[in-house]
Amino acid sequence: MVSWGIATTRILHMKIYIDGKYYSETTAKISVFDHGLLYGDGVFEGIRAYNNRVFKLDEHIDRLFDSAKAILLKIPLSKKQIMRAVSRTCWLNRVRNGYIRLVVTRGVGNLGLSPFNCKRPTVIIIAGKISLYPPKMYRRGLDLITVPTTRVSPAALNPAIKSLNYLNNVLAKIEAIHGGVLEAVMLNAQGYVAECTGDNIFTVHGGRIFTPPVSSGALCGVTRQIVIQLAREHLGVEVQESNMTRHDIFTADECFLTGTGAEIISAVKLDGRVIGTGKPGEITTQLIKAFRELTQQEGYPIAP
Ligand code: PXG
Repeated sequence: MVSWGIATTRILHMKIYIDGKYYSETTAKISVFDHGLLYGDGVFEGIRAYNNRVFKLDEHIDRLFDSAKAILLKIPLSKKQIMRAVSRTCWLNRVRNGYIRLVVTRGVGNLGLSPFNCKRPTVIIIAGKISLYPPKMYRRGLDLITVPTTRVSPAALNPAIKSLNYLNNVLAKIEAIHGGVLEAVMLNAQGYVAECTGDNIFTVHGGRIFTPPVSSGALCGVTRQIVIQLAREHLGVEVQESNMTRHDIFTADECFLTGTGAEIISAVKLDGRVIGTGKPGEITTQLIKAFRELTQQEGYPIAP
């Protein structure tokens, strides 16, 4: 059994934002009647800060509002107000390089499923630290397995919605860990590769880069978009979004995963097949370097 999960370092005397007020770790609480808890009814974002700035905040806030729109949840703050609140929460927690969890739940309602009894959505911002995989994995690359739990069909719950209903991904994560690895490839109902439990997936074949299209059941990852742009600008390579099978990964020269938590990490084995040389490849390494540089250069300033 692999015991490594997501490690979040909790800062002593944390200041956690709930609906415009700040609470300590012990006093930050929400109601048992909040539909975020009762039904997983809500949306969220995982965001990173680097070098005193919140990275790709616009993109995360846009996706949050798109997710909220799709579930008919009206966020009680403007995009600008949320961005300021995120920045201020980092400032108050002395987070200059770290991880931000932004959550908007349906709010307090009654024991019925209907969201229309919920008066006001709850907005929560936590600023701390994250390390998704052990540092060793970034040097040697991750082993993956394909898990039986498939990605939810877009007709059931569109995977483009970053909702609080992550049980699909949690079950896949459990299957990965039971299988002795830290991350899993999830297929869609048609048997094509969609993504991993919390990361998007890319392959490299003969210098060309591929990733499954969002329509295959992948989240439109912020890091995924950055990699598509970095490949174009730094490598002069257009990433091709096309249906991907396990066979495409078995026979790839390189494979890597992208996500806010994971950043960019090489994957070197899938279901017992060694991918490429079995070591992080040249293109992956170049993209990691370009990504690191970008994280140091831009973002929304952290300020009081
Ligand atoms: N697919 C899924 C299902 C995700 O949840 C990504 C892809 C990558 O998207 P971004 O926008 O982050 O590049 C995600 C994001 C965690 C954790 O707690 C998960 C994510 C991000 C940060 C932390 O495991 N998932």
